[in-house]
Amino acid sequence: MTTIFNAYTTPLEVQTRVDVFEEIFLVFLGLGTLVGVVVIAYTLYNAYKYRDSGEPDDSEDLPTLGELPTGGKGGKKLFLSFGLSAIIVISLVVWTYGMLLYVEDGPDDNPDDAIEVEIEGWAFGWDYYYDNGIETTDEFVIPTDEAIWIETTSRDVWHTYGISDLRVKSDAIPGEYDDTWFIAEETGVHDAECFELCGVGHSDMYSEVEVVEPDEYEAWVDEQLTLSITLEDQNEQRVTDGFELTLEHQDNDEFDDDLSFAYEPEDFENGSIEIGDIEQGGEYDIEIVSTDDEFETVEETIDFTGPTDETFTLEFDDLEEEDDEEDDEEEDETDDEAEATDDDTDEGGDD
Ligand SMILES: [Cu+2]
Repeated sequence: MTTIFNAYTTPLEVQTRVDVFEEIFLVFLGLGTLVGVVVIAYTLYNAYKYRDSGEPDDSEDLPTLGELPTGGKGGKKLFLSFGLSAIIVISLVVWTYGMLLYVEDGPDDNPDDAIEVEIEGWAFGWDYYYDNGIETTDEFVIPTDEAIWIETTSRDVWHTYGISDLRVKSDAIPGEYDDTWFIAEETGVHDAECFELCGVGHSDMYSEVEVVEPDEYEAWVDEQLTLSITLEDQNEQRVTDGFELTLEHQDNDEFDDDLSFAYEPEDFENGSIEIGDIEQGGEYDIEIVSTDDEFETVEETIDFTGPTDETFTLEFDDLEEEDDEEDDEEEDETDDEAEATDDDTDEGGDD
């Protein structure tokens, strides 16, 4: 009963879709039960009151066959029961419609900074495209207590995306986009499944949904949007000077912020840089220009949709001549640093 009461008192902003449907269900169940009890009780009362006592009562004004009922008391009872029913039904329709509009529109939080994720089904798995450019497959990480907007579609056949634990369900149909939103209130790991029989791998079409604390989510996003770049010459020696590196998002015009970045040798450490302050992933054009015209300009594209580590080879024109002279000097210089970085990268140093 508290939930029914909440339906009228809780500010709408804090309600999730699950809360709304639960309330609609409980209100209908409560009113249905109330109406049922009244109708059945009144029927039983009349059945008892007008029961056959076994002996005919002469004073009773029994109808005769073919006589039309004239109705008593000017139809007051009829008017009352119809009137009450109409009020109940109309209020329910209006209230439910309002609640469903809220479900459609989502909470009043500014949806501009809400987390939006496009989910694309394929036989047999799920790809997640976050609006900050992160892309994952079969791994969906979200924070607690924040509205998550999802837009589902499919790459091949009909699927349906659903997270039973969080009561989320949305069709995934090629060429169509179905959207919904939800709020996960507690941390935990859930399964997202396909609810449309889509082929031999249908029953294995699971993906993990990880609900984490908001700060843990931020840390995950930062980790995903980490771009490491290393510059080497054709002899695999680190390049530490004489270049300028620029990055620009391929769809830079579509964002409010300017997503072009420039880095100089001072920003690098022994020819490497770890960039952690770019908050928008996606396809970036990278350009590496020699400031004293010593190597050919490098122009490439980086797919920055998760932790990215790229090494670029700069083709120095006159490297052959300088090779012998500078080799010893450079080796001494970088030996110690190289050792240090070796330790750091031991785990991922296989490639
Ligand atoms: Cu499927």
